[in-house]
Amino acid sequence: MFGALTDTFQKIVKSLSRDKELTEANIAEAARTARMALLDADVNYSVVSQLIKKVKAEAVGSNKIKGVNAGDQFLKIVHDKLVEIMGGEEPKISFKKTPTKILLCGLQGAGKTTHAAKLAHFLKKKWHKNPLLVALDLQRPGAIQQLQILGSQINVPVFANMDEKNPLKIAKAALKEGNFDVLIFDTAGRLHIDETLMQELAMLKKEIDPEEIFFVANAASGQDAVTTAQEFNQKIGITNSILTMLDGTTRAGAALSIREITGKPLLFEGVGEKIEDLRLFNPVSMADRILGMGDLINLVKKAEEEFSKDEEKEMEKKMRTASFTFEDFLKQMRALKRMGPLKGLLKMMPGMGDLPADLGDPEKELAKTEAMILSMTAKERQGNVEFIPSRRKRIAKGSGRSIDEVNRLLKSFKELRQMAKHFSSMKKQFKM
Ligand SMILES: Nc1nc2c(ncn2[C@@H]2O[C@H](COP(=O)(O)OP(=O)(O)O)[C@@H](O)[C@H]2O)c(=O)[nH]1
Ligand SMILES: [Mg+2]
Repeated sequence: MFGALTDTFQKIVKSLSRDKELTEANIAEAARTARMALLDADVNYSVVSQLIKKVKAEAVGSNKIKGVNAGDQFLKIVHDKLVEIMGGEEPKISFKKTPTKILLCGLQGAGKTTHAAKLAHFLKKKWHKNPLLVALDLQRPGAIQQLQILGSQINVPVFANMDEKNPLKIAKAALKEGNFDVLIFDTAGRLHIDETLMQELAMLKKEIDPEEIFFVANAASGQDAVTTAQEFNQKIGITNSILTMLDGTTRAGAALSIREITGKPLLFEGVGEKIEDLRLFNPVSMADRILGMGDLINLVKKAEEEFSKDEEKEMEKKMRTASFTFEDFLKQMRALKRMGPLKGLLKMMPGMGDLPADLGDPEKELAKTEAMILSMTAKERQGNVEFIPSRRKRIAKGSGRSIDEVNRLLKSFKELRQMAKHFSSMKKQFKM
């Protein structure tokens, strides 16, 4: 996702890994390379300087940790500092007033309208809110209809008035609507900041008196997004930012600088065009992704949504005790399928960031595996019998797969059982 920056960090770590410990010389060299890569990634100059200064200071003063090479030690320090400048913890948002009024603002094409709908969906699904979307973009033709279409997809009502030319009047009328606990106002943007836009927003702010003003920033525009955020913050006063377009090739500039420069937390991140593609901004997960360490946090979150708590507990116990069977394997695979496209999931695994393009179609592989498991006898599916050649042959024939493929499945099942033990202890650590 962060391309060159991630590559550079991995190169730094790899080259440091040859050294037993951090020294002033290798720290200076690594810091210099990191600094250049961060500037290339369009991270704000002063943010980079501060970051590098902190990393250096901590690296120089750090004692050698037994069994950890210089590369990993440096990586940990950089990771900690990245997390720190992005706000440390996942931000919390509390809606104290009813209704809570949220005003979205930002430049044209940043993703305001899309994220108004994503936000409504998120609040409805996860926090059981009853939101109303309000269409205040009267500048761009089709903007109202865009919001109406999105609203109908998620069953959230949209307050609009096609005949009214004054957004203030629409806002005023929307405020009279009862029965909603969150009002989300989608506003007009411009290609560049201009006075008219700022005045319109200032008046809307006065009229609506919102609890929250979210600045919607396109991550692809790097530091420009940060400059714009700062201007909106100074002129209108934002409470949080939402970073969008993080699914594309994007530079880390916005993610790393926007909070530090505006002093306002990053609350959400948009990772695709679909309504579900919104999640809370998690600084640890973002640092993981920037450094090419996968995205275990969001992977576990996704998994938790798909596996019930009981199922998960049972599975964990099975994994620990290695009584994991082919049937469990199947269950896991089916839950995995529900979690979404496998290629996306694999990318979230540590070390899988840049999968080769010719990976094949993981969904198809999954279907083949399923067929082979379904061709096993009940006893075989427990995974404790010896898979003598005649069994392998029968499974191959029953599923229409080759003996080779059956062998591969059996081998990976065995490996998985072993890995399962390791993974469950890792997950425990992660939870702590
Ligand atoms: N890939 C991707 N596209 C997005 C994302 N958010 C919005 N878009 C698309 O970007 C375009 C502009 O979004 P829109 O919400 O209309 O921006 P607005 O002008 O600020 O209201 C639309 O085509 C959206 O579908 C995102 O997170 N990822
Ligand atoms: Mg819009």
